[in-house]
Amino acid sequence: MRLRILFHDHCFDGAASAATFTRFFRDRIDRNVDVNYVGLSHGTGNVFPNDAFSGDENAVLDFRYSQNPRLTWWFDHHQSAFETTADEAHFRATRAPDDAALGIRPHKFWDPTVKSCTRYLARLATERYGFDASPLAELVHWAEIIDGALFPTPRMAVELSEPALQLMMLLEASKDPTLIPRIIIDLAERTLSEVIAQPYVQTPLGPLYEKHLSVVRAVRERARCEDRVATYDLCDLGIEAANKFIAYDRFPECLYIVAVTCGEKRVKISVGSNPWSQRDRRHNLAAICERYGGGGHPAVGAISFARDRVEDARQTARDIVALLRTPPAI
Ligand SMILES: [Mn+2]
Repeated sequence: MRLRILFHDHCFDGAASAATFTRFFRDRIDRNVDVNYVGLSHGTGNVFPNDAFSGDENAVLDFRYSQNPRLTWWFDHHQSAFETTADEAHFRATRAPDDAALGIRPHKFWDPTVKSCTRYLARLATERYGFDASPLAELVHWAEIIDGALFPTPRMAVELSEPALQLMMLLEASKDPTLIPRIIIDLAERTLSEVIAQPYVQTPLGPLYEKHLSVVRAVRERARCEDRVATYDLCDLGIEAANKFIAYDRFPECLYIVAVTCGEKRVKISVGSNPWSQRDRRHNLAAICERYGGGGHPAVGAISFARDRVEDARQTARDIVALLRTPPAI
Protein backbone atom coordinates (compact mmCIF):
# COMPACT_ATOMS: atom_id res chain seq x y z
CA MET A 1 0.00 0.00 0.00
CA ARG A 2 1.18 3.53 -0.81
CA LEU A 3 0.56 6.21 1.83
CA ARG A 4 1.11 9.91 1.17
CA ILE A 5 1.59 12.12 4.20
CA LEU A 6 1.11 15.84 3.53
CA PHE A 7 2.30 17.81 6.55
CA HIS A 8 2.91 21.40 7.65
CA ASP A 9 6.44 22.05 6.43
CA HIS A 10 9.21 23.76 8.47
CA CYS A 11 7.27 23.23 11.67
CA PHE A 12 8.08 21.00 14.66
CA ASP A 13 4.41 20.11 15.20
CA GLY A 14 4.00 19.28 11.50
CA ALA A 15 7.01 16.93 11.50
CA ALA A 16 6.05 15.38 14.85
CA SER A 17 2.50 14.78 13.57
CA ALA A 18 3.91 13.07 10.46
CA ALA A 19 6.17 10.86 12.61
CA THR A 20 3.31 9.95 14.96
CA PHE A 21 1.01 9.12 12.05
CA THR A 22 3.71 6.99 10.37
CA ARG A 23 4.16 4.89 13.50
CA PHE A 24 0.40 4.62 14.02
CA PHE A 25 -0.18 3.49 10.44
CA ARG A 26 2.57 0.84 10.60
CA ASP A 27 1.37 -0.44 13.98
CA ARG A 28 -2.38 -0.53 13.33
CA ILE A 29 -2.98 -0.65 9.56
CA ASP A 30 -0.16 -1.86 7.35
CA ARG A 31 3.25 -2.95 8.63
CA ASN A 32 4.79 -2.74 5.13
CA VAL A 33 3.27 0.52 3.95
CA ASP A 34 5.31 2.56 1.50
CA VAL A 35 5.27 6.16 2.81
CA ASN A 36 5.87 9.32 0.82
CA TYR A 37 6.22 12.70 2.61
CA VAL A 38 5.19 16.06 1.15
CA GLY A 39 5.72 19.33 3.07
CA LEU A 40 3.07 22.02 2.54
CA SER A 41 3.28 25.78 3.15
CA HIS A 42 0.49 28.27 3.80
CA GLY A 43 -0.55 30.70 1.11
CA THR A 44 -3.64 31.82 -0.74
CA GLY A 45 -5.43 29.78 -3.40
CA ASN A 46 -4.75 26.10 -3.99
CA VAL A 47 -1.79 25.18 -1.77
CA PHE A 48 -1.96 21.45 -2.63
CA PRO A 49 0.24 20.26 -5.52
CA ASN A 50 -1.57 18.56 -8.44
CA ASP A 51 -0.45 15.08 -7.45
CA ALA A 52 -1.07 15.71 -3.72
CA PHE A 53 -3.60 12.91 -3.29
CA SER A 54 -2.03 10.21 -5.46
CA GLY A 55 -1.53 7.61 -2.71
CA ASP A 56 -3.81 4.68 -1.92
CA GLU A 57 -4.29 6.54 1.36
CA ASN A 58 -3.67 10.29 1.70
CA ALA A 59 -3.22 12.07 5.02
CA VAL A 60 -3.08 15.84 5.66
CA LEU A 61 -1.61 16.70 9.06
CA ASP A 62 -1.40 20.02 10.95
CA PHE A 63 -2.53 21.75 7.76
CA ARG A 64 -5.58 23.20 6.01
CA TYR A 65 -8.54 21.11 4.85
CA SER A 66 -9.09 19.90 1.28
CA GLN A 67 -12.38 18.79 -0.29
CA ASN A 68 -10.50 16.31 -2.47
CA PRO A 69 -12.39 12.97 -2.21
CA ARG A 70 -9.06 11.12 -2.08
CA LEU A 71 -8.26 12.71 1.29
CA THR A 72 -8.72 9.77 3.68
CA TRP A 73 -7.10 11.11 6.89
CA TRP A 74 -7.11 14.67 8.23
CA PHE A 75 -5.98 15.96 11.62
CA ASP A 76 -5.71 19.70 12.25
CA HIS A 77 -6.03 22.35 14.94
CA HIS A 78 -5.63 25.62 13.01
CA GLN A 79 -8.30 28.26 13.52
CA SER A 80 -7.93 29.05 9.82
CA ALA A 81 -8.27 25.41 8.65
CA PHE A 82 -11.05 26.18 6.18
CA GLU A 83 -10.31 28.62 3.42
CA THR A 84 -14.01 28.92 2.51
CA THR A 85 -17.31 28.24 4.27
CA ALA A 86 -17.88 25.57 1.60
CA ASP A 87 -14.75 23.77 2.85
CA GLU A 88 -16.09 23.75 6.41
CA ALA A 89 -19.55 22.57 5.27
CA HIS A 90 -17.88 19.77 3.28
CA PHE A 91 -15.89 18.70 6.33
CA ARG A 92 -18.98 18.65 8.55
CA ALA A 93 -20.93 16.65 5.97
CA THR A 94 -18.24 14.04 5.34
CA ARG A 95 -16.39 13.56 8.63
CA ALA A 96 -16.56 10.27 10.48
CA PRO A 97 -19.17 9.79 13.22
CA ASP A 98 -18.08 10.22 16.85
CA ASP A 99 -17.80 6.47 17.32
CA ALA A 100 -15.62 6.03 14.24
CA ALA A 101 -13.51 2.90 14.19
CA LEU A 102 -10.80 1.76 11.80
CA GLY A 103 -13.22 0.40 9.20
CA ILE A 104 -15.26 3.61 8.99
CA ARG A 105 -13.98 6.18 6.48
CA PRO A 106 -12.91 8.86 6.03
CA HIS A 107 -11.03 9.80 9.19
CA LYS A 108 -11.18 13.57 9.54
CA PHE A 109 -10.69 15.43 12.79
CA TRP A 110 -10.45 19.13 13.66
CA ASP A 111 -10.29 20.87 17.02
CA PRO A 112 -9.06 24.49 17.12
CA THR A 113 -8.88 24.44 20.94
CA VAL A 114 -5.99 21.96 21.25
CA LYS A 115 -2.41 23.21 21.55
CA SER A 116 -0.68 20.78 19.20
CA CYS A 117 -1.78 18.58 16.33
CA THR A 118 0.67 15.90 17.49
CA ARG A 119 -0.98 15.36 20.87
CA TYR A 120 -4.45 15.55 19.34
CA LEU A 121 -3.52 12.88 16.77
CA ALA A 122 -1.84 10.65 19.37
CA ARG A 123 -4.89 10.88 21.63
CA LEU A 124 -7.42 10.08 18.90
CA ALA A 125 -5.29 7.25 17.50
CA THR A 126 -5.14 5.79 21.02
CA GLU A 127 -8.79 6.27 21.98
CA ARG A 128 -10.41 5.33 18.68
CA TYR A 129 -7.97 3.04 16.92
CA GLY A 130 -6.14 1.20 19.72
CA PHE A 131 -2.72 2.73 19.05
CA ASP A 132 -0.05 2.57 21.75
CA ALA A 133 1.42 6.10 21.66
CA SER A 134 3.57 5.64 24.79
CA PRO A 135 6.88 5.17 22.89
CA LEU A 136 6.30 8.66 21.43
CA ALA A 137 5.52 10.36 24.77
CA GLU A 138 8.64 12.56 24.65
CA LEU A 139 7.88 13.76 21.10
CA VAL A 140 4.24 14.49 21.96
CA HIS A 141 5.27 16.39 25.08
CA TRP A 142 7.64 18.67 23.18
CA ALA A 143 5.22 19.29 20.31
CA GLU A 144 2.74 20.52 22.91
CA ILE A 145 5.30 22.85 24.52
CA ILE A 146 6.56 24.24 21.21
CA ASP A 147 3.24 24.69 19.37
CA GLY A 148 1.52 25.95 22.52
CA ALA A 149 4.44 28.30 23.37
CA LEU A 150 4.33 26.72 26.84
CA PHE A 151 8.01 27.27 27.66
CA PRO A 152 8.50 27.49 31.43
CA THR A 153 10.95 30.40 30.94
CA PRO A 154 11.98 32.57 27.96
CA ARG A 155 15.58 31.51 28.63
CA MET A 156 14.76 27.97 27.46
CA ALA A 157 13.66 29.33 24.08
CA VAL A 158 16.81 31.46 23.84
CA GLU A 159 19.42 28.85 24.80
CA LEU A 160 17.81 26.08 22.69
CA SER A 161 19.87 23.49 24.55
CA GLU A 162 17.15 20.81 24.63
CA PRO A 163 17.35 18.32 21.71
CA ALA A 164 13.72 19.09 20.79
CA LEU A 165 14.45 22.81 20.50
CA GLN A 166 17.56 22.23 18.40
CA LEU A 167 15.47 20.09 16.07
CA MET A 168 12.83 22.83 15.99
CA MET A 169 15.46 25.32 14.86
CA LEU A 170 16.70 22.96 12.13
CA LEU A 171 13.21 22.08 10.87
CA GLU A 172 12.25 25.76 10.67
CA ALA A 173 15.39 26.85 8.84
CA SER A 174 16.35 23.93 6.61
CA LYS A 175 16.30 24.45 2.85
CA ASP A 176 17.33 20.85 2.06
CA PRO A 177 14.22 19.05 0.71
CA THR A 178 15.47 15.60 1.77
CA LEU A 179 16.27 16.52 5.38
CA ILE A 180 12.78 16.88 6.90
CA PRO A 181 11.41 13.54 5.60
CA ARG A 182 14.55 11.85 6.92
CA ILE A 183 14.04 13.42 10.35
CA ILE A 184 10.36 12.37 10.35
CA ILE A 185 11.27 8.75 9.64
CA ASP A 186 13.78 8.82 12.51
CA LEU A 187 11.37 10.53 14.92
CA ALA A 188 8.88 7.70 14.43
CA GLU A 189 11.39 5.17 15.80
CA ARG A 190 14.06 6.91 17.89
CA THR A 191 14.33 9.23 20.89
CA LEU A 192 14.98 12.94 20.33
CA SER A 193 18.51 12.57 21.73
CA GLU A 194 19.23 9.76 19.26
CA VAL A 195 17.89 11.79 16.34
CA ILE A 196 19.88 14.89 17.28
CA ALA A 197 23.10 12.84 17.52
CA GLN A 198 22.86 11.63 13.90
CA PRO A 199 25.65 13.09 11.71
CA TYR A 200 23.16 14.22 9.02
CA VAL A 201 21.46 16.33 11.74
CA GLN A 202 24.63 17.55 13.50
CA THR A 203 26.28 18.83 10.30
CA PRO A 204 23.68 21.48 9.35
CA LEU A 205 22.88 22.21 13.02
CA GLY A 206 26.35 23.57 13.91
CA PRO A 207 26.33 26.66 11.66
CA LEU A 208 22.64 27.32 12.38
CA TYR A 209 23.26 27.38 16.11
CA GLU A 210 26.23 29.75 15.64
CA LYS A 211 23.96 32.06 13.65
CA HIS A 212 21.31 31.85 16.35
CA LEU A 213 23.88 32.89 18.99
CA SER A 214 24.94 35.88 16.91
CA VAL A 215 21.28 36.98 16.66
CA VAL A 216 20.94 36.61 20.44
CA ARG A 217 23.99 38.85 20.93
CA ALA A 218 22.67 41.46 18.50
CA VAL A 219 19.22 41.63 20.14
CA ARG A 220 20.71 41.79 23.64
CA GLU A 221 22.99 44.67 22.62
CA ARG A 222 20.42 46.70 20.72
CA ALA A 223 17.10 46.17 22.45
CA ARG A 224 15.81 49.02 24.59
CA CYS A 225 12.79 48.97 26.84
CA GLU A 226 10.78 52.00 27.93
CA ASP A 227 7.29 52.09 29.47
CA ARG A 228 7.20 48.28 29.13
CA VAL A 229 7.63 48.43 25.33
CA ALA A 230 10.88 46.90 24.02
CA THR A 231 12.19 47.76 20.55
CA TYR A 232 15.12 46.82 18.34
CA ASP A 233 16.18 47.29 14.75
CA LEU A 234 18.42 44.70 13.03
CA CYS A 235 17.91 46.01 9.49
CA ASP A 236 21.59 46.72 8.82
CA LEU A 237 22.59 43.19 9.84
CA GLY A 238 20.58 41.29 7.20
CA ILE A 239 18.85 39.22 9.89
CA GLU A 240 15.48 38.14 8.51
CA ALA A 241 13.77 37.51 11.85
CA ALA A 242 14.70 37.08 15.48
CA ASN A 243 13.13 34.81 18.05
CA LYS A 244 10.96 37.09 20.25
CA PHE A 245 11.92 35.22 23.41
CA ILE A 246 15.34 36.89 23.33
CA ALA A 247 13.67 40.22 24.18
CA TYR A 248 11.35 38.67 26.79
CA ASP A 249 14.39 37.11 28.42
CA ARG A 250 16.36 40.39 28.33
CA PHE A 251 13.41 42.47 29.65
CA PRO A 252 11.15 40.20 31.72
CA GLU A 253 9.04 43.22 32.72
CA CYS A 254 8.24 44.23 29.13
CA LEU A 255 4.71 43.90 27.85
CA TYR A 256 5.28 44.34 24.10
CA ILE A 257 8.10 44.15 21.60
CA VAL A 258 8.31 45.90 18.24
CA ALA A 259 11.16 44.73 16.01
CA VAL A 260 12.32 45.75 12.54
CA THR A 261 14.27 43.18 10.52
CA CYS A 262 15.30 42.89 6.86
CA GLY A 263 15.42 39.85 4.63
CA GLU A 264 16.49 39.68 0.99
CA LYS A 265 13.05 40.56 -0.33
CA ARG A 266 11.26 42.45 2.39
CA VAL A 267 11.41 44.52 5.52
CA LYS A 268 9.36 43.20 8.40
CA ILE A 269 7.92 44.72 11.56
CA SER A 270 7.17 42.05 14.17
CA VAL A 271 4.91 43.00 17.04
CA GLY A 272 4.51 40.65 19.99
CA SER A 273 3.16 40.59 23.51
CA ASN A 274 5.04 38.93 26.34
CA PRO A 275 3.46 35.48 26.99
CA TRP A 276 4.26 35.89 30.71
CA SER A 277 2.32 39.20 30.92
CA GLN A 278 -0.81 38.37 28.90
CA ARG A 279 -3.09 39.56 31.71
CA ASP A 280 -1.73 43.10 31.28
CA ARG A 281 -2.15 43.16 27.49
CA ARG A 282 -4.54 45.95 26.51
CA HIS A 283 -4.08 46.19 22.75
CA ASN A 284 -5.24 43.93 19.93
CA LEU A 285 -2.03 43.53 17.91
CA ALA A 286 -3.80 42.06 14.87
CA ALA A 287 -6.01 45.18 14.66
CA ILE A 288 -3.00 47.49 14.97
CA CYS A 289 -1.05 45.62 12.28
CA GLU A 290 -4.09 45.53 9.96
CA ARG A 291 -4.20 49.32 10.10
CA TYR A 292 -0.77 49.32 8.40
CA GLY A 293 -1.48 46.52 5.91
CA GLY A 294 -0.33 43.61 8.12
CA GLY A 295 -2.17 41.04 10.23
CA GLY A 296 -1.91 38.36 12.89
CA HIS A 297 -3.57 37.32 16.14
CA PRO A 298 -4.57 39.50 19.13
CA ALA A 299 -1.31 38.61 20.89
CA VAL A 300 1.13 38.71 17.94
CA GLY A 301 1.21 40.40 14.55
CA ALA A 302 3.46 41.45 11.67
CA ILE A 303 3.66 43.91 8.78
CA SER A 304 5.77 43.47 5.63
CA PHE A 305 7.20 46.21 3.42
CA ALA A 306 9.05 46.08 0.10
CA ARG A 307 12.83 45.89 0.55
CA ASP A 308 13.38 49.53 -0.51
CA ARG A 309 10.99 50.93 2.14
CA VAL A 310 13.23 50.59 5.20
CA GLU A 311 12.62 54.16 6.33
CA ASP A 312 8.82 53.80 6.01
CA ALA A 313 9.01 50.62 8.09
CA ARG A 314 11.11 52.36 10.74
CA GLN A 315 8.63 55.27 10.96
CA THR A 316 5.69 52.84 11.22
CA ALA A 317 7.51 50.95 13.97
CA ARG A 318 8.00 54.23 15.89
CA ASP A 319 4.28 55.04 15.50
CA ILE A 320 3.33 51.61 16.83
CA VAL A 321 5.72 51.93 19.78
CA ALA A 322 4.14 55.28 20.68
CA LEU A 323 0.68 53.73 20.42
CA LEU A 324 1.57 50.74 22.63
CA ARG A 325 3.08 52.99 25.30
CA THR A 326 -0.30 54.68 25.73
CA PRO A 327 -3.19 52.63 27.09
CA PRO A 328 -6.10 52.63 24.60
CA ALA A 329 -9.14 54.76 25.41
CA ILE A 330 -12.00 52.47 26.38
MN1 LIG B 1 0.41 22.81 14.77
